[in-house]
Amino acid sequence: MALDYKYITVLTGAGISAESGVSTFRDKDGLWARFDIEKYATPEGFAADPAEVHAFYNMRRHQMLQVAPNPAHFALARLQACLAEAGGKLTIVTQNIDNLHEQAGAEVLHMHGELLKGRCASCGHVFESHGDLSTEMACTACGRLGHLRPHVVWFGEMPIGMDYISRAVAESELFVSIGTSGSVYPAAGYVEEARSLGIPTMELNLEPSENAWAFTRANYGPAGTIVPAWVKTICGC
Ligand code: BJW
Repeated sequence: MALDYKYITVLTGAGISAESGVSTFRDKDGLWARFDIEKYATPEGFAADPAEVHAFYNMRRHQMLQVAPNPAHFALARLQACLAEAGGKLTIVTQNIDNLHEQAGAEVLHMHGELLKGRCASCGHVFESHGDLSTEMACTACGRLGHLRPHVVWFGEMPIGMDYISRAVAESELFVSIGTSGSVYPAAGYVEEARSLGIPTMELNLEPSENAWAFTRANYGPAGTIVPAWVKTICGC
């Protein structure tokens, strides 16, 4: 099958994991409707009450260990394999801290960090952590007590892999955004980066996002349905 696009960058957000049972942030019953964003998603909130913030991420880590990828995650993994076989590349950048893309068999860059990792705020050591983190734990690299934090990106902190993402967007023949409200930067700005380079852009979401105007094409519906349908149009798989 001749492919229309061999180099694609996909940005995913909480909406792609919603049908797996992972809460989104800004929907009616989303996390920020139940938890104070300033308290749980800023370095200042963590500094003020690290035990409470650890408890929030420990709770989400427990929930995450019980969820599985849905057809949207599997479809992107198929597309990644298909483009690689054709000598192209699908770069998947996710804002999600869950590991559902990996569970589906895809390679992904987590620009907002990973829930199953912790980090030492003192020496920067990043480590796998499937269990609870607490203020009483010591870093296995530097030995300092009470400096461990979730390996996630809070407001005001620099997202991960910025140069890599900008390069991937610039080298793409198509930029696709899936399941994100388009309200958090710099992620929400990649569509404009692509547009300014004349790269076609597409939004796949339950409803128009905050930056829906910036996309050249859009398809609205649940990710578990519309993502596999879109992938089929690209590579037939
Ligand atoms: C479905 C569906 C289904 C539902 N199928 N779809 C003023 C102007 C511009 C920027 C700023 C500003 N003031 C401050 C800033 C910067 C700030 C920012 O953007 N703030 C905004 C709130 C205005 N950004 C930052 O601070 C970032 N860092 C930064 O900017 O560094 C400086 C810098 C300088 C120069 C260059 C680059 C950088 C850091 C942002 C960190 C975000 N962290 C969080 C928490 C991570 C840890 C955790 O999970 O707890 O990341 S916040 C939260 O929002 C999380 C998400 O990744 C992120 C985005 O959310 P997402 O994925 O879009 O979810 P929702 O819930 O918003 O949307 C879900 C969508 O799915 C909806 O549209 C639904 O319709 C849809 N959906 N079911 C398909 N079945």
